[in-house]
Amino acid sequence: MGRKVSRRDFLKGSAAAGATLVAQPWSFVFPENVLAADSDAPVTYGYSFCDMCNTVPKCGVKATIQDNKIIKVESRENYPNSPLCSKGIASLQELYDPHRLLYPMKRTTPKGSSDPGWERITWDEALKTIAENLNKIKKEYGAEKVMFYAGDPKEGRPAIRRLAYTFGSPNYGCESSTCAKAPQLTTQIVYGRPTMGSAPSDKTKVCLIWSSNPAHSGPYGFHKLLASKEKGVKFIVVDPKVTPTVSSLADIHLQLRPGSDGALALGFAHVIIRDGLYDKEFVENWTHGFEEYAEYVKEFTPEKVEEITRVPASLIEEAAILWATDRPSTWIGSACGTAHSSNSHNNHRAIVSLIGLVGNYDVEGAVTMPTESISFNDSATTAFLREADLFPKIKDKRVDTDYFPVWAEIENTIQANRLVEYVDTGAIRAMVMVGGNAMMWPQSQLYQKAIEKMDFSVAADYYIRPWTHNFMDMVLPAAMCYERMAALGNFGRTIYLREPIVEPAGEARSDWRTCFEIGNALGFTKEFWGGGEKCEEEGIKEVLRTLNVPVTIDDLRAHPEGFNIPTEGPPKFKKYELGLLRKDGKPGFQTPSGKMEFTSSLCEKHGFDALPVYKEPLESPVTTPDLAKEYPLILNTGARLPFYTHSKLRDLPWLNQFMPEPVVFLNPKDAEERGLKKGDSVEISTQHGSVIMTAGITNIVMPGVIDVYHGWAKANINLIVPRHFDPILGFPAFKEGLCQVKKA
Ligand SMILES: Nc1nc2c(c(=O)[nH]1)N[C@H]1C(S)=C(S)[C@@H](COP(=O)(O)OP(=O)(O)OC[C@H]3O[C@@H](n4cnc5c(=O)[nH]c(N)nc54)[C@H](O)[C@@H]3O)O[C@H]1N2
Ligand SMILES: Nc1nc2c(c(=O)[nH]1)N[C@H]1C(S)=C(S)[C@@H](COP(=O)(O)OP(=O)(O)OC[C@H]3O[C@@H](n4cnc5c(=O)[nH]c(N)nc54)[C@H](O)[C@@H]3O)O[C@H]1N2
Ligand SMILES: [Mo]
Repeated sequence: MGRKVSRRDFLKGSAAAGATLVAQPWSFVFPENVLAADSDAPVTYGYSFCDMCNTVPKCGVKATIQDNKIIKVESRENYPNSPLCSKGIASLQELYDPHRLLYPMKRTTPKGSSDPGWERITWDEALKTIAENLNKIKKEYGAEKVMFYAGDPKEGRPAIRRLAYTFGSPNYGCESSTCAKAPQLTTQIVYGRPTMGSAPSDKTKVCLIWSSNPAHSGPYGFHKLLASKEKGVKFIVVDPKVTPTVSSLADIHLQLRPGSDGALALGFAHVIIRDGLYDKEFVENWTHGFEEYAEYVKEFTPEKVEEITRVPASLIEEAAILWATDRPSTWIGSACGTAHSSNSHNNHRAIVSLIGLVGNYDVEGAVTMPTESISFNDSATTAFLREADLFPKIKDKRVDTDYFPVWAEIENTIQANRLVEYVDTGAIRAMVMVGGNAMMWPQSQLYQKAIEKMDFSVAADYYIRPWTHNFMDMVLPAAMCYERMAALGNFGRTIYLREPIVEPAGEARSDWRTCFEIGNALGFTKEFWGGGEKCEEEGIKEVLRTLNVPVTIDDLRAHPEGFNIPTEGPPKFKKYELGLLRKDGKPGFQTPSGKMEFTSSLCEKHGFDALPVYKEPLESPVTTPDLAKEYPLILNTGARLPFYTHSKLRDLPWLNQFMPEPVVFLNPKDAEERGLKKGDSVEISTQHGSVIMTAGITNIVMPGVIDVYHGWAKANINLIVPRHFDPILGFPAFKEGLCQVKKA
C-alpha cells in the first residue's frame, strides 16, 4: 500500500480540491492516499447497494472499510442482484474524486456571466436564502410558480416531491418525461395499469424484446435472460442495431429503420388477425375497439411494412406467427428506442396492443401484474409524498395540462419537457433541482437559457456541472450512496434498509436531508421533522408507517439480509376476471371502457387518434424529402454504454479508458461514400447546428443511420437534435432526426 495519510490530511486535501474545482480540467489522478488508510486501523465491512446507473432495484455491495474509508467494493453475498459491473467497481473513484462538490456554493456574478464566481457559503446561509426566495415567489405569484425537478437519479425523488406538494406547488416533474413514463403511461392507457413488461419465467416460450439493450443498460438482469435462452425460450429482438443483446439472444432480429416501430407492430397485428391467430375469447370479452383496429391493420401488409421499415416481409410473418402461436409469450419494453420518436405514444400503443391481441396479458409466463405488491411509489408511499391529501387540492395549477392533457389526466408528476415554454410564459419562475442535467433535453441551449431566466434556482449534485449549474444561483453538495441513508430498496416483497457506511465528504448531505431542511426552513417544521441529522430516519419511518404491510425500521435493521413480507397466497393470474385490477373491485380493466382498449377512449376524448395510428417521423425521407437531400442520414442518439450513465462517470479513469472521446458510429457503406476512415474527426450537422466527434466504423449500425452517444459536454449531440415532441405524451424525438456527416 502507498503512503500513509491520516483522515485529517485526506479531508484537507479534498477541501483544497473543492475550492478550485470549477476551473479544473477534468483530469483525474487517483490519489494514492485515498485507498491506503492507516494500516493499523481495524478493518470492518459495510453492506450497501450501488447507485451508479440510477436503476432501482440496485446491485448489492459489500464494502471493506478502514479508517472511515472504503478501500474495496465487491459483490454482496445473498442479495437478489449482485453482479457488480464496471460502474459499480469504479464507484470508489467517484466517491473519492477530488473534484466532488463539498460545500454549498452561491454565485457572485450576475446571471449571464460566463463565470458564476462560485463562493462557498454555510448551509445556514444557503437554506435561509432558498427559503426567502421561494417564499417571496409564493407570496407574489403563487407557490405553483416554483418547479421541483429530479433527474435520472431516483433516490432523492420522494423527498423533493413531498417538498413540492407541502410547499403548495403541483409542479414536480422528473427526467421520466424523457424516459420510462412513455411505456408506463401507454400501457396504462391501454390496460389501465403501467408496465414495462415482464422477464421470462419458467413457463415462457417466447420473449419479444422491443428496442432495449439490457446487455448494456441492465447488466443486473441480463444473465437471467441468458439463462432463459439456455432453457429454450425463443427471442425476437427489434432493434436497428446489432447490439450484444441481439447477438447473444435473438432467434429473430428485426432490424428496422428507426422511428418506424408503429408500422412494424401493426404489421404483426395484420398477420395475426389475417391468419386467425388472435385470442378470440379474450378479444370478445375483454377488449374495446377491436373491429376498428382489425379494419385499420388490413393496410399493413408485410410487403407494405417492409417498404416502411426495411424489415423483410418474410421475417415479419415469421416473428408475428411465433409470437402468436408459441404461447405464453412475454414482452420486454424499453424506455428509449420507441419512446424517443415523434409518434412515440401511438407506436408504443401499437406494440403493447399485441399483448392483449394474443391473450398474453396477466397469464403465467406472459406479461404479468404483481398480485400482492407493496405499494411503493417512487420508493415511498403516496401518503408520504402527500400525493393523496395535498396534491388533489392544487393539481389545477399544474403547468402542463394545456400542452399534454392526456398525460395530465392520468399522471400526477408533470411532463417537464416544455420547461422552455413554461418559463417563457411566466408559468414557472424558480426551480429546485435534485440531480438533473440541462444537457439531456433536445436543443439544450434553450433549457439553459430558461433556467438562467428564472428568478431563482438551486440544484443539489455531486459535482458542479457547468452546463447546468452555471445558469443557476446556488449549488448544494449531495452525499453519495455509501454516505447516505434512503431510500428503501425492494425486490418484490423483500425490503432493504440502506444506512450510511462512511461519513459524507466535506459538508455533503443526502438529498432527503437537503429537501427536508429546505422544507423546515420554509416553515414546515412538523412536516419535515425539524430538519437535522435524524430527519431522514424520521422520513423512512413515515414511509414505513404509511405502507400497506406491517414493517418497522427496527425490523429492517434486524434483517440486513432483507426483510421479507410473506404473501397471503400464491400469485393469481388473469386478475381482470377476478376483479383485482379495478378500483371498484369489478372484473375488467381500470380504463374508461372497463376493457383493454384497442381504440383509446382517453386519446379520443382529448381530440387525438383513438387508433394507434402510424405516422412517419416528423423528419424523414418520406415526410421531408427536401431536407433529406441535404441531411440524408438518420440521427440515432443515446444508446447506452455499459461504462457510462448519461453524462456521468466520464472522467473516472477506470471507465474513461473504454471511450475517452466522443465517438459517432457509421456503417462502412456510409463511411466509404464520404471518404471517412476510423479515427477521422468528423462534423455531424443538422439544420440546428453541428458538433465534432471521432468516427467509428462498424457494420453493427445499419446503413443510412448514425449512432451517437449523448452526454458529452464537449460534443453535446442534444444541441442539434430537433425539438420535436410526441403530440400526445410529449416525448422527444432523440432517435430519428436527419443529419449529415463530413470530414471536419
Ligand atoms: N450503463 C448504463 N445503463 C443504463 C443507463 C446508462 O446511461 N448507462 N441509463 C438508464 C436509463 S435512464 C434508461 S432509460 C435505460 C434505457 O435502456 P435501453 O432502452 O435498453 O437502452 P438503450 O441502449 O438506449 O437501448 C435502446 C435500443 O434501442 C435501439 N433503438 C434506437 N432507435 C430505435 C428505434 O427507433 N426503434 C427501435 N425498436 N429501437 C431503437 C438502440 O439501437 C438500442 O439498442 O438504461 C438505463 N441503464
Ligand atoms: N439525445 C438523447 N438525450 C437523452 C436520452 C437519449 O437517449 N438521447 N435519454 C434520455 C433519458 S432516457 C434520460 S433518463 C435522461 C437522463 O437525464 P439526467 O438524469 O438529467 O442526466 P445525467 O447526465 O445522468 O445527470 C444526472 C445529474 O445528477 C447528478 N447525480 C447523480 N446521482 C445523484 C444523486 O443521487 N443526487 C444528486 N443530488 N445528484 C446526483 C449527476 O452528477 C449529474 O449531474 O436523458 C435523456 N436524454
Ligand atoms: Mo432514462
